[in-house]
Amino acid sequence: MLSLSLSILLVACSRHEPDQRIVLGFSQVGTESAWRKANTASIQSAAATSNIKLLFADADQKQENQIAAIRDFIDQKVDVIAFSPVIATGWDEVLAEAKAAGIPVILTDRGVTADPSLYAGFLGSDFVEEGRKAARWLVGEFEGSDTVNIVQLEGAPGAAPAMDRRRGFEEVIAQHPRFRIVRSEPGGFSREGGKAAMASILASGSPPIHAVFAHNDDMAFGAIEVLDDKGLKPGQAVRIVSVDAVHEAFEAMIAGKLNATVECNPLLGPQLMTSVTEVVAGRPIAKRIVVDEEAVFTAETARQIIQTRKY
Ligand code: GYE
Repeated sequence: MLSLSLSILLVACSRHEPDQRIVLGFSQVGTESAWRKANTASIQSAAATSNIKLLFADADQKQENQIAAIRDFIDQKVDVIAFSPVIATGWDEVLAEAKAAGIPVILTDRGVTADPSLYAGFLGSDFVEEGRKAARWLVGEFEGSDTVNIVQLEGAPGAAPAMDRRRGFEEVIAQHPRFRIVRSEPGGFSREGGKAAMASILASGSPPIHAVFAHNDDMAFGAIEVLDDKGLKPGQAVRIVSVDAVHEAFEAMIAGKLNATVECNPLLGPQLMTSVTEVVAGRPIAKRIVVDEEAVFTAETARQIIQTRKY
């Protein structure tokens, strides 16, 4: 009796008070790294505090899943679509479909090569600059030494942060002939991928390695495990620099295994919700919003910074 009257009450309420909230369809890359998990949590909590109804889809690293999710959001007539593109190419068709349906699209975190008129704006970090910062740190660290052999652990092939971090890093390294990138292998932005890439590089007999540049912290953690197992002294005999600056990177720096990490801020939720609210109100947003942060952290300051690190 009680539950019957309760459900009548609920039906009555929902009939009289329809859900007025903005509906945002969001397609996430996956769960490959600590950065990604912090990014998801930021988006979910910012949607909740902004009273935006979030339809969340996990693409599990596959572009076809993202395209399917975007089409599903179009069918559901959401107010706004946002996504973090797994790879940079191949979006024109589905973006044109969203445009034809009158649904604005906001890119978050990663960019695409598509015609910019097909999306409202792109909110994310400057990955090329992150790559340059990692290279500049390495150049300073090895001042006065002879040849420096570097291994590069790349992110997922075709992903904007992998291509751009590589470009920025190689641009700076090319100006310093003593520095040589002896091997470059993709590790998919995950710890397991970093481990596998590092193991295969060592197994195939590379020249002595003096430094590793990993496109994210998780791959560096995987590489550190392998180097440790082989007695190659990560953090000492082999200097390691990565990108993201997640909590565990500070632990690794305090433990003396990681030397430096370039900050990439995953807490994009609040800025994304502001952009969502703007486009729904019919106001234009900037085509490119660059996330401002991006310090370079080293072992020397890790102890102080770790206290304040939220992700
Ligand atoms: O660096 C990495 C994640 O797109 C900036 O993706 C992001 C990158 C981040 O998996 O950890």
